[in-house]
Amino acid sequence: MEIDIVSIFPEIITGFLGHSLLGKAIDKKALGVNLRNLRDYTGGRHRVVDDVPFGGGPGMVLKPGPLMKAVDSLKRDGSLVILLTPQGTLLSQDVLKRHSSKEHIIMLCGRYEGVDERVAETRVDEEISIGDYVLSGGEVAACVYIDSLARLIPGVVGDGESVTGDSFYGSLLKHPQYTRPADYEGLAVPAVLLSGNHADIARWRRERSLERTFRKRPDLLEKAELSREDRSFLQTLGHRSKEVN
Ligand code: 6GU
Repeated sequence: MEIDIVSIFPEIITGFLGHSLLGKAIDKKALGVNLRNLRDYTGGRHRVVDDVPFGGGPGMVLKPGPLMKAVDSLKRDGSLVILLTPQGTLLSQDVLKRHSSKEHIIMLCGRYEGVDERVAETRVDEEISIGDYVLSGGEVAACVYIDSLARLIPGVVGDGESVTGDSFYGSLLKHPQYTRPADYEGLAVPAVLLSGNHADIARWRRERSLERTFRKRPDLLEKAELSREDRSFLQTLGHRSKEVN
């Protein structure tokens, strides 16, 4: 997978890409990331990327030309073009799973005042937001997107289990985790985890995962893949499944 990120502040992203998991993925060539400075697509000597909004109002809007030129020069067959903007579809593990099979992704980092609408109309496949709050620019959102996407690319996370056990994988929150010491300030680790009985441990983890999801994020249970055992366990907690079967 290769990702081109177009931004007016590529240096915000540089440091992030060097950090542990992403840095390793890039070293192993499981993932290629190219940072592109939007100013390199302006043509003119002054390298102007923004201008005042037509109709008035505060702030500056990213001009259509540089962004369109960037997409046109980077795009190839099968590229997915994403615009990072608070107006986009909310990022989720489902969106990431769908994107993880793409060969090439172009990410355009917007800025909070806006991006000329004609860019989205003519060059963008999907607009993505990372949550209902406003960031000053798409760069931090691009980091969030790449970090979570990279985990889904084969060969990036060493142990396959670390991904299938993640929160949201299979639409459930992760079970609680403990490490040594087994007793800290009188707080004991659940005994089952020290038992060495792998079947008991797996069942305990599954039940804690279901319980947590039911208590904290019941909305996630709607689309979770649940076995007959999962459903009857959830019933003991007071969960009423909407399914009739
Ligand atoms: Cl992708 N961009 C900006 N500027 N703000 C955001 C966002 C993106 N996602 C949530 N807030």
